[in-house]
Amino acid sequence: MSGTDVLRVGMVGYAFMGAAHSQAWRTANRVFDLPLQVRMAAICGRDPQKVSAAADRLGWDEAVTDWRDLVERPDIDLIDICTPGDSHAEIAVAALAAGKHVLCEKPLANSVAEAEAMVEAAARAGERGVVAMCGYNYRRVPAAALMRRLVSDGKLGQIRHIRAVYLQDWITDPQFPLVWRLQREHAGSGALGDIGAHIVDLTQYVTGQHITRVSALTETFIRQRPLPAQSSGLAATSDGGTQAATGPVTVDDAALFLARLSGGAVATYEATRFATGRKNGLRIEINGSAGSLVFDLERLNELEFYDTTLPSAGQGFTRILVTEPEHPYMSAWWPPGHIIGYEHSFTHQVRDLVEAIAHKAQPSPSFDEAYQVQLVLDAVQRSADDGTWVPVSTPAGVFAESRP
Ligand code: SOE
Repeated sequence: MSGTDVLRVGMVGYAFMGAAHSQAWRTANRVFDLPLQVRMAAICGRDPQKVSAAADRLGWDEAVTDWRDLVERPDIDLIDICTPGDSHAEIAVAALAAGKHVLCEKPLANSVAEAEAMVEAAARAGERGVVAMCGYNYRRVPAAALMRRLVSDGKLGQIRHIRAVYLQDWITDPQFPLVWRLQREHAGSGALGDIGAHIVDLTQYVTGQHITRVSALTETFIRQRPLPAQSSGLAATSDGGTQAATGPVTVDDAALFLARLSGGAVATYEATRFATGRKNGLRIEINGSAGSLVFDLERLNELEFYDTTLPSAGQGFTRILVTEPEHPYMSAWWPPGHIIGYEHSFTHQVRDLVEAIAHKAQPSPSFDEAYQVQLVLDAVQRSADDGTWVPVSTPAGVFAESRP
């Protein structure tokens, strides 16, 4: 990395995740005392006008339209991939080969094969001190990080149940168009990879256990949708009229699965885009022999804790307000009680990545950890396809107990 203490970032993509990541790159140095100064050097997108407007709005020095050129530039140290899943692998492999650190949005890839190529590229680049990280940002919500700390401190005892849902409802209208997230060739899967991946990663992170076998079903409730305005022609109807052309939805609208985990816990997972009324409803409940914890993204500054070690007359789900300076990340923000939001998890993600780069450490989740999530997603899809329990192979070295 040339220059002193500067990390020059190039980002590919400028939609929702591009905006969320940009906010994090803008704020991290202003909230945390970081060993490197982030430079928002360039943002990349295919449409010159749109990416130029995004550069102005999101705070990037330069707007470019060719990611292949961006990853080769000597004045770029890190590539942040905020594109649909069908380009994660090619961009990450090229950037790592060019010696750039990589932050890649979740899920890692659209297939196991692509994820394997990314893991191999990260391993090769790692030998040269280059790091790669996958953007499972919910690990960095302070309440979720506190949940992990309490579980690892043994406050719940033996973990028996994990109950995880991620509920959205943005496509319940049959007239919602056939966007890229609803097409397998672009998104890899539907609710399963988009939001199911989050609860797979987060439950494994919080409990320290990993999924070893799954039994699943998926459903696509609406199988044909109007083509998006920019691509919709008109189709002739049988009575001689015309209607907006439609196309097939090729991904799941909902994925539900049972799981067994490495430490003996049993789990239920539900990821759906048809939970009418639920906008971004991620909720995880962990039941153990000594207590329970509940994290609800809609109340992300809080954690519910049931502690059986208290006198029975005093037992109940208590609400921990996760805004004390000793809570994860919170010393950087406001006094106790002054809450934070969804976007802060991305700033925490950047903080941890910058620290890892400066100290030549591997940030988590690594591509290997994200690859294991990809294996879970693949097993869920295969289980749903053939209606059987499917084992999930565990890559060597990803989890402590699997290390030789
Ligand atoms: C889906 O709409 C989505 O944008 C996910 O892709 C993100 O990962 C999640 O944080 C919010 O919802």
